[in-house]
Amino acid sequence: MKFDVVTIFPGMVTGPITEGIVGRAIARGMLDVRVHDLRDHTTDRHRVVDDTPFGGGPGMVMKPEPLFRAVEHVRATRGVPGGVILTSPDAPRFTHRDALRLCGLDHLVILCGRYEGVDDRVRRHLATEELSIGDYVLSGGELAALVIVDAVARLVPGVVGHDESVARDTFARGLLDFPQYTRPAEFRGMGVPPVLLSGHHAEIERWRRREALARTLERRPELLEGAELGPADRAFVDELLQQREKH
Ligand code: J9T
Repeated sequence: MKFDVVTIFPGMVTGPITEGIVGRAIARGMLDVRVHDLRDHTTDRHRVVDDTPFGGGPGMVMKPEPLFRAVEHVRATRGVPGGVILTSPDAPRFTHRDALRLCGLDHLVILCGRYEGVDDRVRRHLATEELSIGDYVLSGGELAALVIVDAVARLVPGVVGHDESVARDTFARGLLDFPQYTRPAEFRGMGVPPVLLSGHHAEIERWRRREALARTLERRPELLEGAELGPADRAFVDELLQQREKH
């Protein structure tokens, strides 16, 4: 899968993508990520990428021309992308579902928004969609672009070593994860749930399912509405809700 990230801070993006699982997938040729310096697509001597807003007001707005030219450069040198994403806090929130959809597109351009905003013609006529990574403002879209690249890339077959771990991930299953433990079985007086040491696989699976349901109900109850729950799951959740009423 190909990604082209357009930014005024290329170093902010290049560093992180060369590390970890994404870095390994790039080295192995499974991912092809290019980072483009927006200033390379300006035409003036000072390489200006922003300007004051029409109508007045504080802050600067990113100019349309360098962004349009950067995407034209990507099209000419890398092929026509399946999508052009603009990162913005004023956008629908990026979720696991978006990551699954985007990984099917094979080639994505991500435009990192900066400053107080981006000329709206970029949003309307250049981007195919806008995404926010959560309800907070960042100083720039670079971290958002990295989040999107990472979440999409790990769904590309082969990028994560174990396909099974991807399928079992929290949002792929629709439930939060169950608690995990590793050696030692006793650490500074803290034990681990005995069932995990029992070797009884059916019991372990049942315990994990129940822990995942309880945790989801406690921390993210709205996820239970979209999760696929069997009759035993429902009965357990009802039990938890009844216990809650008693307290
Ligand atoms: C400047 O960009 C942002 O502040 C941004 C981008 C994407 N998601 C956010 N939550 C913020």
